[in-house]
Amino acid sequence: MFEKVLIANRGEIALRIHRACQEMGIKTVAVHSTADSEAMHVRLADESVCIGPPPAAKSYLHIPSIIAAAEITGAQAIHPGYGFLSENAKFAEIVTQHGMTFIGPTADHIRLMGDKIAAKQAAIDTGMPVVPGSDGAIKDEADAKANGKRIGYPVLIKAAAGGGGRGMKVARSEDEVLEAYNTARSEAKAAFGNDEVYMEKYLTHPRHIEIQVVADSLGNVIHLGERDCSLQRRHQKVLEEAPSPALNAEDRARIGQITADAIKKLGYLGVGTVEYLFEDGEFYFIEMNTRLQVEHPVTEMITGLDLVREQIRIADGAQLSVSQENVKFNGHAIECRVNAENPSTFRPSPGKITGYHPPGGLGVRLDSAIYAGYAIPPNYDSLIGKLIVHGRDRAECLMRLRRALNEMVITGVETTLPLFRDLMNEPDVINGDYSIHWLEKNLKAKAEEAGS
Ligand code: MV4
Repeated sequence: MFEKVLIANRGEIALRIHRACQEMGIKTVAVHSTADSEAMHVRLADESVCIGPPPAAKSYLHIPSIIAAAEITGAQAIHPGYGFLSENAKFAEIVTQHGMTFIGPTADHIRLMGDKIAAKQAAIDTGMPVVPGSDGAIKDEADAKANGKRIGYPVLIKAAAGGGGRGMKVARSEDEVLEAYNTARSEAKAAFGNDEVYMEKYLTHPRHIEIQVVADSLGNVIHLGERDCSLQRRHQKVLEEAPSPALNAEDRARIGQITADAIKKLGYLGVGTVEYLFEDGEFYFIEMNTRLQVEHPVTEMITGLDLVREQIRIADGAQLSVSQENVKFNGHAIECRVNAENPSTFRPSPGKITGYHPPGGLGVRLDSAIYAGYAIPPNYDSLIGKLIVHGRDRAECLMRLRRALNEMVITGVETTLPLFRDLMNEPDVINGDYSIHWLEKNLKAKAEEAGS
């Protein structure tokens, strides 16, 4: 087993990785920008290295500084967390070339899933259901029209280099298809330096259901069920839960099996998430994420597995610690992403945390790296904590979550806690009756009510 791991990240996820390492008897190296000298992940790590100035491009994304930090401290492996370099195939390659282990999938799998057209083809080839659409890239305007006619309107045009919702255009009829195609292409070119686009049938009211998979280097693959991430705003997830209130046992078993079989055919290694849209009882593959995800604790709470420990063990060549038949799903979990933002405008609210009272009690988990007196720097993502609550069933989980939200105090900065307290009183949320459009629709209605 590794004796020392470098954590190439910050905030709550750096702490999450540190905790797994500590339990495994592995020493940790934190890296940090000059904006993060006082950060909790730096304080708790066994060693730390300052890798550059506040802008991420000059620190957390700066590959030579991170490699140098690993070499100087003698780290044998690097965990990238999520965001930053976690889905950078080049980084995974460079880590390996320097004789260290990248705690994640192979560079080839990262690259494959980064190209959304190639990823969709791989999904088709391995038996995952996909959204009806163009056969690969759209070649020209005539091809756009022909595909629109064949698929049927409305259609969605997506960038091959996109993902996470960037560079998508809807065309509701043939009148709109050329403009949508050309706009999508020029936006893709500007954003990613690649103007390749493809077309899909536009699903109007789906849920976002993702399947957690774990694969070891001996060919064992398991799935850990689904997470429902439909409550989102501008492609940022706000609340995630497992199991999905929309699936029955049959749907769940079917999509889990299909996904695990496909991942085995792919020869995938490590943890990964296959994203599907779910509409009118059918699943449609959209993307695969080749990283540990923000919302992984929801799955941990209902399975009892430590996903970061599994990642580290797999990277070291070990076998999965459980087989599929020994995965037992237990109860319900919900995660609220607490951001330092105004809860109505979502404007970031960096600054000093003057007071902090974390909630506790049975079934309550808080993954956060903040503390009273900590100053949230303005340079990074506004996520400051994840409140994850578990209950024996959804009703108990909601009851406990409502209580934990009322108990939790953060002063000095604005947070999204009031938004979650409001959501706890929404009948649709209480009933689990929401699509990917529910939150934005409801926030808009609230804003109009307040404005008039
Ligand atoms: C779609 C879709 C409807 N139809 N594809 C957005 C993010 C990217 N991962 C895929 N996305 C979508 N793809 C088809 N064919 C609607 C979305 C979408 C969405 C998906 C998941 C979660 C939130 C979303 C919000 C808006 C649009």
